[in-house]
Amino acid sequence: MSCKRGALIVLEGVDKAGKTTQCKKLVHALQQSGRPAEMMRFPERTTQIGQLISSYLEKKNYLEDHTVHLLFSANRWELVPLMKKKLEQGITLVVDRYAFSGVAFTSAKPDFSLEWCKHPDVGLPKPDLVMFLQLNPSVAAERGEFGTERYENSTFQRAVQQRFEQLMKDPSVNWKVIDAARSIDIVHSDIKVLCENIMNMSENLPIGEL
Ligand code: DGP
Repeated sequence: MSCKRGALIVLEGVDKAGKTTQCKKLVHALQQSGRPAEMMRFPERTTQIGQLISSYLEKKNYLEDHTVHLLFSANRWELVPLMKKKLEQGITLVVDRYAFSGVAFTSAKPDFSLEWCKHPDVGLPKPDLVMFLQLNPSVAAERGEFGTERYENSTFQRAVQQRFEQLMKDPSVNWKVIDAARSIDIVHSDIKVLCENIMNMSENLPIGEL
């Protein structure tokens, strides 16, 4: 008996858009409806590469900007065998950030082109759906203070938002923009509908490549 593959679903957005909350709610809802689903997140801080990234984000170490970009990408690549295995087992993966955060965050730094930033992630499994949780920076600011990690300031986040807007022009990626300023439950029900549609469409298609 051949098993239908799971869908690769990614949530992206600037900090405070509600990605983690929505990923958890989505996995729970899918599981409740009898669909095997698991959450993943990037950076995955538990691997050796992830630990280097984590201490960089916590400002405990310094890494050169190109180097850290490649490490974030390597962190995605090291999880690819596991991701493929789960998808092939019919498990839908709901991923909190992916290569698009990689490109948006590094290219928001001076002197990094989108093209250079995209290269290391070429060939990664392609998401069947990327939902961008859209949140105006002033509304994000009302959700509380930024933490103390690297990148957590509103000037940088505005630059990241602009890079995401450029990335969303790529028609080869299935982007859907979600208004994240609404209540958690309303955002969740929009996300669920989009997922159910894509899961039915993608289950018979091969996993694509970025
Ligand atoms: P999170 O654990 O989702 O809060 O993400 C940690 C921070 O790292 C967040 O500010 C976004 C940033 N980030 C996530 N992925 C990448 C990446 O691939 N490259 C860079 N430069 N930053 C990233």
